Amino acid sequence: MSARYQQQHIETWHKDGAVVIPNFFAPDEIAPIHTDYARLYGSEGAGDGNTLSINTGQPAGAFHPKQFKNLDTLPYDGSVAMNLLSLHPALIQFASQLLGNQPVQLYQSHTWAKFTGEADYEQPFHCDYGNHTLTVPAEDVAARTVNFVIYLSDVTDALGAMHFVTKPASDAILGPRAITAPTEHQVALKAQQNSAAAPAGSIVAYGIDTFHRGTNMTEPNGLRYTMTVSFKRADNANIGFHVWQHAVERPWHRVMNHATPMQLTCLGIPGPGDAFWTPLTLQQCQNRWPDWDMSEYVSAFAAATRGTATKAD
Ligand SMILES: O=C(O)CCC(=O)C(=O)O
Ligand SMILES: [Fe+2]
Repeated sequence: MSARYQQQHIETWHKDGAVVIPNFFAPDEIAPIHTDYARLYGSEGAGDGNTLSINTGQPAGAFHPKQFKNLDTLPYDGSVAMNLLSLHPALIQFASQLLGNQPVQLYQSHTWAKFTGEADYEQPFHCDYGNHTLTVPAEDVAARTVNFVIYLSDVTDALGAMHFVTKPASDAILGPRAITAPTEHQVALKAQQNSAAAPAGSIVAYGIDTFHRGTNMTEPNGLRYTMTVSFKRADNANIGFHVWQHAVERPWHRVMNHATPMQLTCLGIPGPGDAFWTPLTLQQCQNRWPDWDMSEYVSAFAAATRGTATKAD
């Protein structure tokens, strides 16, 4: 197990549906990515930076489009560190352990920069299944999701920390296996809410059936830089969000040229030794991505061929 998390975090996620792990990433891992965010989004926060200027056109506390500005999808127009953060081996390992120690895939990775006064970020309690599946959360935990919010800046309550209700508490209010929270129960859920406030480098892990909500930012001139990163079991076609392949014009070389084969399997790329890899596919992929180090794929194919030749001898 990675030193970044302990068995107790796994148990809490299973019991409560959410767990905050402070300082999962070290300051030197986060600093270059914060710089990327400041370059990409910093000017967005140059408005008057106070909560009084918000006109959402929607009732207070509702979802509305202004909450969802400043989002980009992997691959990012930033550093290699930014492009590989959602494929960090410790995140992959943690997600896999939570989903029954099975191979996992990354199905969501997006940035999100929020600024005080740019929107009213207050949301009602909800579960995220609505745009992660066409069905509903599975009864089998391993067929659900692991959803991370990674903090690239300090996230306090005044800076819009996500709030969540543990599964036992939401079950007591809504009944077991509820996946929607009617308006009349929102007050009772709020009375049980936990803040996911934590310093930069922390993560919160929750699931597709966990009640949570975004909260508003009240600190004058505040900013909140986060990345939303979600995993599913690799064989779970019932869950999705992005289709990586459709963004061919985007800077994929920043991922391809720097990720390990294990990280690339999380995007659906067959690992070394997979039957997909033949002399032809190896050569054509190398032509397509000239700076991708394919040596592990080449040597796995060569070893398998030698093995076959030896057996035939
Ligand atoms: O950004 C957050 O703190 C949570 C937002 C959220 O839950 C959502 O938009 O579905
Ligand atoms: Fe949500």
